Amino acid sequence: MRVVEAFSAAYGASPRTVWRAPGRVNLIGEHTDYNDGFVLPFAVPWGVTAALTPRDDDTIRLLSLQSDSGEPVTLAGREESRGWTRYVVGVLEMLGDRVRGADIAIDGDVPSGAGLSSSAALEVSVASALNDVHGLGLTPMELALLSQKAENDFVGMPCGIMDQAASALCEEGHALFLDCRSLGSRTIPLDLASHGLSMLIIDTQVHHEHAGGEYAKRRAECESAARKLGVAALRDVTDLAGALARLQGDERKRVEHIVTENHRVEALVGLLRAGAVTEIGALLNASHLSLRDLYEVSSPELDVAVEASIRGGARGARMTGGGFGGSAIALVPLERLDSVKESVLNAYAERGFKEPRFLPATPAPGAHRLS
Ligand code: GAF
Repeated sequence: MRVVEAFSAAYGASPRTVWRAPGRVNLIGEHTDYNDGFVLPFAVPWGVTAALTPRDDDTIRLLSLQSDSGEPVTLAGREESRGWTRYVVGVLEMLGDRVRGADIAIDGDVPSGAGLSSSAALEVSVASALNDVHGLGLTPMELALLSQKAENDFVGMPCGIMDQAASALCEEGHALFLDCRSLGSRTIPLDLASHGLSMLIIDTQVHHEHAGGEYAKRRAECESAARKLGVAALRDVTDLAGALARLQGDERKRVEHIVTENHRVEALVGLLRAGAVTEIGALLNASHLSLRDLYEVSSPELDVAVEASIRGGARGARMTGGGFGGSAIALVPLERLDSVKESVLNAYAERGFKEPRFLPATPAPGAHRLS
């Protein structure tokens, strides 16, 4: 394994443990996680591998096979991190005095900028490795929560729990239905190939600068609307028409998205449990329109990817993840894969967009030990 070779070359000994954690796509349930709602992600075959040996001092040595220099970074303490190292150091920080320093090598293959949660994969791989070598006995959900806290409190991104939970808990061949309030979860078989289908990821290769600020703004709008409606979170809205009548402007639109999106997650889970995977397309399309028109987190590249996929023969398509670029997913009959790709490529070329990247998404396992 090349991360083990790099670790040994840099630090002069083999790592004590090696963990792999995946990125994710979200089938449906977008921006619902921080509203205590429902999500349905699955892990992708790409992820982050962390090789790690704990130290008995506070030094942190970090090496990434993806960094330009290829040289380890040495931090005398946790306050010195910058860039990608913040995600690792944030996890160490959240573990407090349960851990000291560590020698770590990282190898990642999540397509960068595709919105497939490479940061959650990084956090969860390191958290899992530390949990293992220190015998902390944390559950996968506790590791996900710790990783989310690292991202919220240390990196400063106010994300929900979906990405870290998907990375920690997903199972191969399954989607993960997660109740983001109770944190109860259930894996749901997602065997697309046996239905003659495939889930195509369309990476727009575009990421808009203001995405982080807009994400925080949406979250604040939802919290403000929940306060006005007198509920703990938008998950608790039971009379949607009544709620909408009490709100105005953007908050009204945000609430309509969140409440209907939660219903769509439950409806889609119902279809999957009934074995009716070929029938989920309309829910994917409706989710996209709601994210585009009500939540306003799509982008021209995502909209064109979705529309062109459907024209090319996809049964349904939607943006996935936080939005403002990143990736769309399309549910495509196997015999229509070429025509969907061609349709998207042509639509992008006509508009002068950068050529998108196509990635086949099969549900992969969550975090696991490699050696
Ligand atoms: C990003 C966040 F990190 C998730 O928590 C989630 O809110 C998602 O956007 C939108 O569904 O990936």
